[in-house]
Amino acid sequence: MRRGPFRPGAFSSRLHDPRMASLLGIWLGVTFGTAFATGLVSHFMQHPPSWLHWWSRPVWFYRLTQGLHVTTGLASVPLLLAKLWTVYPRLWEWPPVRTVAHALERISIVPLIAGAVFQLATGVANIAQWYPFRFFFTVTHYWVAWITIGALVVHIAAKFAVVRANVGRGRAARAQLTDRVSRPEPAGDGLSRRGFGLAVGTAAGVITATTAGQFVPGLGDTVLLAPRKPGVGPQRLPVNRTAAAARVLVVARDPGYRLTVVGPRPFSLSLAELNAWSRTTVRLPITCVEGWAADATWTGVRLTDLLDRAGIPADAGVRVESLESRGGYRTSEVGPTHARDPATLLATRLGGEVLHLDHGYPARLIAPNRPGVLQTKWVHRVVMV
Ligand SMILES: Nc1nc2c(c(=O)[nH]1)N[C@H]1C(S)=C(S)[C@@H](COP(=O)(O)O)O[C@H]1N2
Ligand SMILES: [Mo]
Repeated sequence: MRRGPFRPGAFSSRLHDPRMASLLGIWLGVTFGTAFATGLVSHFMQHPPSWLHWWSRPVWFYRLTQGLHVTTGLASVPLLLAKLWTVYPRLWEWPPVRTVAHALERISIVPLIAGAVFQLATGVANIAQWYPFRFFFTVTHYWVAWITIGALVVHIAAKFAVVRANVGRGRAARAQLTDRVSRPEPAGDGLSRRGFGLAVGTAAGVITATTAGQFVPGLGDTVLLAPRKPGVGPQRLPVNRTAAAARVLVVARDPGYRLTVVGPRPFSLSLAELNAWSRTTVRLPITCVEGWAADATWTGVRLTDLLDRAGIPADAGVRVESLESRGGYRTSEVGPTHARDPATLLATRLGGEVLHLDHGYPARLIAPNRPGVLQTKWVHRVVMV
């Protein structure tokens, strides 16, 4: 029965080592745990249940969580590949099943690996804005995250003794508790365990160092591997969806444009009136869910002033609507906390200049501590909800 890969000693590399697998497992636990927690923040900011009112301060909070989400996800790629390579001989473990618990533990590997590979592959495709798949990215990425993290918890429970026997002080004493113990490294040619660990750590480190600058203030020039650089784009700010892509080139430049605010005392403003009223300047970042963030100086009308004038009560939320007629991000809801923050604007100017068409001319929403997808561009209506 024990032929081919099932032969004892079929995998001779000294790198298929339980200590290496344990160390990589700890690192992956940290990166996946961080990506999961920060992913939940992003999900619940975009889809808040009725009882949840996200705070609007500190302004950098979402920038930090989403930057960590994308950075830890990217660093996980070399760690996961190395881990899979280290442990794959165990697919041919003999006997294949020893006990019921052993069978369950082995089966739990299927959703773990499938989920982890799926999350990293779809996440990387998303930040590259490449959608070869048919399903809707955010919904699927969210639900597969739960499956993956569930399988990861089972896996950690099952492997806890192995990790303890192979990592940390006192591991020799604990080694008697498990049969999966790292053996002394045999001499020989080829990559040593230390060399392998260094190579994997360097790969993860280089990816982190060349992408983290997309969300860390002041480090924009260090970004080499990420699709977008803060500071690069019209008016020195990246653009995700252009005015042409959103098909608003004509309506956004219509001289008859009016901003309408709908509440107990509805009113509307012409572009000239809106510009005359644009007197507040704030410095706030756009923080894209794809992990980049860029600071900018915005000038416009405080949303809270518009809502007061329309007689909208302080505890009401509003829906901000774009001229864009299709697309998932053409409206966004602003809860009372963000709507009443004095830094939340309908901006008409960016960096002292008239807002570029691609940044949402004639007016766009900009609010503190909010995902970029909710910072609606080409705004023409604000409606009390
Ligand atoms: N109407 C509308 N507003 C939108 C979008 C959109 O597709 N349609 N994209 C959003 C996304 S994903 C981001 S990150 C920000 C980017 O703003 P910028 O293009 O001015 O940098 O705009 C947001 N506003
Ligand atoms: Mo975005």
